[in-house]
Amino acid sequence: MSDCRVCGTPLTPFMSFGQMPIANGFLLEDQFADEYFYEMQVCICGECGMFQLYETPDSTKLFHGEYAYYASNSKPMLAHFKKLADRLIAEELADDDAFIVEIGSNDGVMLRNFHEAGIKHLGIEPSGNVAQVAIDQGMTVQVSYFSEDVAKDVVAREGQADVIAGANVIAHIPVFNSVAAGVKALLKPDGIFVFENAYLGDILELGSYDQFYDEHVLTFCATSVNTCYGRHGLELVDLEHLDIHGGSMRYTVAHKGARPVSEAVKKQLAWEAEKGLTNPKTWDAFRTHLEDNKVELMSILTRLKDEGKRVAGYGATAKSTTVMNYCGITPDLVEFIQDITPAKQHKFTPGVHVPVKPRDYFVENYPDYTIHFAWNFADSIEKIEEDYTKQGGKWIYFVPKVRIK
Ligand code: JHZ
Ligand code: ZN
Repeated sequence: MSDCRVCGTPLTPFMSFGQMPIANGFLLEDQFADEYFYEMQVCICGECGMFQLYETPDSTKLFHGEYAYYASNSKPMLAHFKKLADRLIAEELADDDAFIVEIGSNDGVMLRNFHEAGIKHLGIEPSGNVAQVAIDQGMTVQVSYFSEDVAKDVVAREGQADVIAGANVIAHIPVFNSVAAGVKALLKPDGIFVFENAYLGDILELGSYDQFYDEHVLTFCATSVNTCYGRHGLELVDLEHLDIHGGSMRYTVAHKGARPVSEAVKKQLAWEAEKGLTNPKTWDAFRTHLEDNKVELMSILTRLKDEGKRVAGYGATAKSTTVMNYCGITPDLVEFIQDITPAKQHKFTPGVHVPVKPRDYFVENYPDYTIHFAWNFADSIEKIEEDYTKQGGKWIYFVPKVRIK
């Protein structure tokens, strides 16, 4: 039995995905025998409303010197974070002594903007290989996990921050209370903590069950963010819905009483309450959707195999690890997955072991059908692969519904 990572209440799982490997654990053939698996089950804390995985692998198994996700490899992300950075620079970081700390700065996809603007910055990133990309480009990055102790160290060395940012990372950290206490200590009295992650409301509406995987140990919504940061003398003061990553929410948290609470927060809290977003009963239909989605996708893939068609995947995403392992998509059904990330290429996908190939291979071996495993970037990908579509190549979607285009 596992207890809520925020308030300690015992948890009861209500949705099970079976055995899962490490979502970004791309591997070589000689590593197959030792591959690590865990039981992936989802639960909601009845007390504080935090959506979370029942069991997760230790963080050191996920974020280390060979972390496979380089955020700058997805070009739409560069533009997305430049826009946020420009806004923060104009509105929050205008003073000469302004200081921004980014938790989980990855390869500098957002941090580069503060560096280029000559603003004092610090990235705190536990995966040494991605951190090194940013360091090599002149950014200041400390290779470590973020915690209350680390935050207090930063305060002692550098002082408090005007802005603390975290993009697609706060949901990765199981020690929620240590992060919140760290934010409380590190943030200037009028500073803001801005973070974004896949939004629970979009997952429910789209049926995007592939957003559940080991790295997303927590899945946030306005209700849980408001309640759980509230326990630490902090307050949700603003939020903004984003289309990025299949639907994300950007939350702004400040010291309690330091900033007015926006109408957007009140509206979202009301919407979530009306939806019953943190009530396990609300998720009954989602569970049925999960099973139906698997049956439909597998029946298409088996039919195509019987017809002798070639099927590939596009984007060896962390999300694809959930879909492929939950559905049982093996190399006899999907021949290979194209991905532009060198650290994933010439390796095999976690669990089901489908080979990952560079883009040239895709172009030279156009399949008949391609599954959009990076469906969140489908528009941008279909523009890049216009020739594939022109030559009769078909795309398979599974979010929000299974369909062929
Ligand atoms: P993408 C990761 O999830 C992990 P993933 C993490 N936990 C998270 O929350 C989200 O990111 C934000 C490739 N690609 O971004 C690059 C192409 O090959 O959907 C990536 O490997 N060609 C931090 O892995 C993958 O697809 C392209 O044109 O689910 C995209 O992965 C594009 C656009 C991408 O995230
Ligand atoms: Zn709880």
